[in-house]
Amino acid sequence: RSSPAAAPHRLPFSRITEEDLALFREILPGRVITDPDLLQSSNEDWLKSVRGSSEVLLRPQTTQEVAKILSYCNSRNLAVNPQGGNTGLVGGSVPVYDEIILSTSLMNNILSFDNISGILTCQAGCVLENLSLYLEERDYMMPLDLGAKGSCHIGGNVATNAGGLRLLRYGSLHGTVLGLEVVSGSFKSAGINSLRRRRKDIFFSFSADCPFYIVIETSGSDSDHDSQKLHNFLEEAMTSSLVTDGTIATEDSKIKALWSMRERVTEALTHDGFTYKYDISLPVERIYQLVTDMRQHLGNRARSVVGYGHVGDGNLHLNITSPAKDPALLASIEPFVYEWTAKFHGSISAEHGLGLKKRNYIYYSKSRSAVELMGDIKMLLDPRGILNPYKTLPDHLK
Ligand code: FAD
Ligand code: 2HG
Ligand code: ZN
Repeated sequence: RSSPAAAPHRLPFSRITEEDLALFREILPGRVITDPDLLQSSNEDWLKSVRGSSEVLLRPQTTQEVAKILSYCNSRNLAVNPQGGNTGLVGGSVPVYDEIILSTSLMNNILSFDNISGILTCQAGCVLENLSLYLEERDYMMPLDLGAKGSCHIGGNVATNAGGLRLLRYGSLHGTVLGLEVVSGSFKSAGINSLRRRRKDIFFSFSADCPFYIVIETSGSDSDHDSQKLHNFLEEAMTSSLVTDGTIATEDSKIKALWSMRERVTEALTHDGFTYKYDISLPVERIYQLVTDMRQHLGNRARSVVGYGHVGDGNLHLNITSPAKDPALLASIEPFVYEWTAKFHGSISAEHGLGLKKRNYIYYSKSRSAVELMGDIKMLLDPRGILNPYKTLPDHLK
């Protein structure tokens, strides 16, 4: 397996047996995948940077099936890796060793939509873009949008509390999730409360030969009022020479085309070589200094050092590429990047989570007592630690 050098040792979970497989086939007829070719893509992450060696992929369709599987795995001490669209960028979505992959890909039903309250209830495996299209047809929208929308699942979005392109406007996803049906080893619960309605309105972006490009989408419920506010803002920005050029889009197709340039940066970077990714929160006035300091620090050892992200949220995506995986380069980046971030009171994981890759760096951003509390909560919900082991919490708490 090709995982980060710091991957932990395999914990003493049980190994899967023929009896286990027979039981899974009874619960999920025709939906227990053991063919190594079919398992390959689920064992490897989107970046192709980490790979597990799971021998079983389970594809439940209902909560009851998930509950049966997890209850059995808990009793047998079998480790499980829940997987949504497998677009996570921190190695959290694939097994480290032979954990069973529990995929939500067949849990893709929209259960209800109330067009008065705007409350959508759906299964965890609904692809984000499908939910967006479904709501757009009904003159509503998802409060979340991100470049991986065509593949990521809403369950994965909630699990990672994905930030994305609308966070500044609509807030953290956890604030708009009203209830969850949660399955752990032995219990399940559900709850739902209330929701507000908002509407997309107008959008503009700045383009041509500039050091920085900013995409802004505004929304409101009174189009005349919204365009007046936007007009005033633009006039001020242009007169003060803060902005040198720009374009405005009000048609859907142009809005989508402009966003797609922003959304596809991640994909574009994969063509520039092996990418080291950092997802940092910083006071907004410091956000680009990390990029320039890193450029200076690395000199010509990196191919590109680029920064982009969600400026309104103080969230920088620092990406460093090299022609191939390069341990010496990595040693120059880390812990420099984490020390720099801690010095300016930033967070080493703004929106992508800690997964496998960042788990041992958590103390740069969180106190010992906060991390211990996280460990206690995990222990409460998953006493045997079978759910996604080796991820998020630092190794000494596992
Ligand atoms: P996966 O990658 O399959 O899983 C991620 C984690 O969630 C894993 O730990 C997994 O075990 C857990 N999980 C998944 N489903 C469940 C479930 N039902 N129950 C419990 N745990 C579960 N992230 C951002 O925050 N903002 C962005 O703007 C953004 N843009 C991206 C753009 C691109 C091109 C790519 C490739 C990724 C981007 N990401 C972004 C990262 C990623 O898309 C998000 O983290 C996304 O929310 C992951 O969803 P997923 O369904 O792919 O989850
Ligand atoms: C984005 O904002 C994603 O596009 C991905 O969070 C960031 O590729 C990255 O580093
Ligand atoms: Zn992002």
